[in-house]
Amino acid sequence: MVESITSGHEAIHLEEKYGAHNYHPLPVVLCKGEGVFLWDVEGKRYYDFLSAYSAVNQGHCHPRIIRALTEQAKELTLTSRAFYNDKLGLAEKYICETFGYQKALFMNSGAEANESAIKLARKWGYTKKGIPENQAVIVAVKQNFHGRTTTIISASTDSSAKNHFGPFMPGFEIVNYDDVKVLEKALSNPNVCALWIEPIQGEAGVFVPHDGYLKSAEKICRANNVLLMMDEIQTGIARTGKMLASDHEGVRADLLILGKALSGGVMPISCVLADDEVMLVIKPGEHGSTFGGNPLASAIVIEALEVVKDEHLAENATRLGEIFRDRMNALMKKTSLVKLVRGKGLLNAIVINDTEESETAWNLCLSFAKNGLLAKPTHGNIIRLAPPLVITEEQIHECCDVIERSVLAFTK
Ligand code: IF1
Repeated sequence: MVESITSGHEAIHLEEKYGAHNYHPLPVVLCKGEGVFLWDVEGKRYYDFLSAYSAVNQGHCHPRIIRALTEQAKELTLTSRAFYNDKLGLAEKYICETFGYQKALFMNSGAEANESAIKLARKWGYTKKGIPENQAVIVAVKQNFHGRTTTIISASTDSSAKNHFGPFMPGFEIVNYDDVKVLEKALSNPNVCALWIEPIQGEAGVFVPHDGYLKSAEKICRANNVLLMMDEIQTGIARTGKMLASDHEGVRADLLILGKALSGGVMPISCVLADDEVMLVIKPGEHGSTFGGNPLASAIVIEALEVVKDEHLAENATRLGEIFRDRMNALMKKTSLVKLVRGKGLLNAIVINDTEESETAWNLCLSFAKNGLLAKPTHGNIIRLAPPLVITEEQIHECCDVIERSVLAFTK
């Protein structure tokens, strides 16, 4: 018999005592989710304004996705890729047609999908572009976030992600984000196989590049025979008001990296999309994963993407995102505590008028929680506000009321 937890204190104590201390969570203990709502063990209800870092765009425990999960779980969950299964091909076809690519490679975590894209880009560089063996360079940008593996953090500029985790993987050159000039120079190096960017930098604090940056980046990639490797793990699947954030500028990545909301948050599913000339450089036996492309994940992916389309979540994100930013702009006129609101669709952040090291943003999030809304600071003084995309207009107004009330009542 598995023990059960009866109080929040007990849950926190157990995690502290037996879990690795690699997180500093807000002190709420959640036990149930439905749509835009979460409940804690004391029965208090919250609006979720984190959405598991945009993994639950479709809302918590979406009935259609849960049905796909449970139906498939009764039939077959895992075969490994040593055999074919009757669901993977359907999921590959569906995702290729949805995003307009010739081939899909399913993995599990976002980090693994990025790792897969790195391997594809490098091998393409050697076998198609003619880069001398072991000389391939991937150009990445400052303040990127692509995951936690040792290779990925080698391209990170965040000391807390890197410190004491070296030695690092060579083969990355780091340039400024949102700077077209530096790309012209960096990508002209004939050993560069790929440019690796997020269309909006999530972890950096929802940093939106200027209009035209992505389009210029795409052009410079094409002109230099460099692959555009786009990490849409956080920005994709309707979050910013389009199926992909790249769609805002009509940009098409050569390697499109997806994760998080591909499963609506029910299990880790990620994928890389590319055309044959890139994807087929990897041959049988050269890359893979035990769980990637399993029949359970395959069934879930199709349903999770169908929900996004059927419920018009991209349109909802656009419309409600505008209302949200309008409300935050209005709030800024009433207080100097909020300095800025920025974002696209329902991926937004407010910047608190204080130093990065101050506790203000954290304390404000505690106050949001007390008032029934969950959010978390990203970097010091920046709070990301990203509800599930199934939120309604009435609900977003109610949430803006909560944020406004908390901010106006706030004293350090
Ligand atoms: C954590 C942040 C968000 C991502 C992009 C790849 C990954 C992520 C653009 C890796 C993951 C997460 C992971 C989570 C915190 C979180 C995060 F605050 F760090 F920046 F969302 F904003 N590419 N982002 O955003 O995907 O391997 O985790 O599936 O605690 O690390 P993963």
